[in-house]
Amino acid sequence: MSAFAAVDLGASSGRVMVGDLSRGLELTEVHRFPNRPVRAGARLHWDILALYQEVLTGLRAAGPVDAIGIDSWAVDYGLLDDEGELVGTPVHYRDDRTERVLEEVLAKVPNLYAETGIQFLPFNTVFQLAADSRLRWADSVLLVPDLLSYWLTGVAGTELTNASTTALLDPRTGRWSTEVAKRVGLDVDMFPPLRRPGDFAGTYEGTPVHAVGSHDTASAVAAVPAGGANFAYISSGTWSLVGLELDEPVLTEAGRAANFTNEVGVDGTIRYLRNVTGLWLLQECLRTWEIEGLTPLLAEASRLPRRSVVDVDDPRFLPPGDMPSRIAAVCAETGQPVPRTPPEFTRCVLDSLADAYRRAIADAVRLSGRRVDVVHIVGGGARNELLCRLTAEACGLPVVAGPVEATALGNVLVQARAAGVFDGGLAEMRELLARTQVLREYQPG
Ligand code: LFR
Repeated sequence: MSAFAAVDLGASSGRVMVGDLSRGLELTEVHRFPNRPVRAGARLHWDILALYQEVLTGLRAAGPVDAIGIDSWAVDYGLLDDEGELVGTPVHYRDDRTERVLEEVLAKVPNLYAETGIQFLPFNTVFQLAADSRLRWADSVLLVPDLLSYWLTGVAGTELTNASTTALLDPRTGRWSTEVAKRVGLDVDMFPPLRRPGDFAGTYEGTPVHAVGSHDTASAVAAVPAGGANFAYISSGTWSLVGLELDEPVLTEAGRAANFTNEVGVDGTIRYLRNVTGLWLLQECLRTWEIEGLTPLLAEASRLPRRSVVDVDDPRFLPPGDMPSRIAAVCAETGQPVPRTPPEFTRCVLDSLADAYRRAIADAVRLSGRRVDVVHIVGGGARNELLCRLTAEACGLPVVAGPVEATALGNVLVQARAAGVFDGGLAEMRELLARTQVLREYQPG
């Protein structure tokens, strides 16, 4: 057997996939489920117990496998008391509870970026912990994939790639920044011991659980099917993570000002990237319109001309809610034609995303001194032909789109290597992906 179960939780849906390496690399989805955050009282929560239940259902559907690996979105966590019981439910990163602590934390740690290399996002774990009144009852902090892994195995650990998104880790050493934590009044010993992608994390019903790039973006970037070094990537889902893979962090003031992050990747790489508000804009539009499928909208949007573009990173777009009104307001404010129909909004969002990708890639090149010859789009956005075409045109570079399930593939390959079924580094993984996965190319014009 050479089958590995990848649990991959995204902000809007989760899935359990089985990757089979006995003939190339085949991925089968065995269970998919919605992720529905719950607003209760003042807070927006993740329904973590429902998610865990779905993970168990998915693992049953997967049948016998060689190992299991878990990844999810970053930053968020559960608190456990001294008996390992959950203290409250994990709060959603789109909740606004950190607003009141941001300035205070930044004033206490003016060197936060120089020490941790993490772009400013109001939901970084460091801010969430500073705003968390439940901390007084907590004994430990487990990031979301580590929490699920703990429930499966009974063993607690903190996976490194996700740990780097807390803004409490020094990306130069791969260790906690005790100095930063002390200044904010946090104790990094509340995080269980660090483990690296590939480390053994325990067993679930006799099956090994391996740490993988448990930050979904780390797994996705590991699965970018690039041939050489001069590539940029866009991991395109609810968010678009746009950047480069580097050997060393770039902790410059210019990088801070451009909001570039240095997240730790698989095999000690650095994911030098910016969070661009991604397909979230369209997901929230669809939710407002009560429309299910994007395909007909994309077909109509592709026949429309480019008319209005918005800054997709406008903080007003961060919380859930009526997105079309917010987009319309920004268009009106900036003196542009206001989209009226769903296809017009769709076109506006995609043109705006393509522009944001161009800016992020140009900034990454400028800040790192690296060259980029090709842009890889992985994740759900790779399926969006209009977005891929507009990106190639905006960037003036060829775009290679796919695999759509890069995150699960990265998860599977790191497990397969840990199990001794696959031998090689990122280059060999990428070569296997380029050979086995369906990829599409778009030329700039
Ligand atoms: C993508 C992602 C991003 C992270 C955001 C919030 O799914 O993991 O990398 O910044 O979600 O955790």
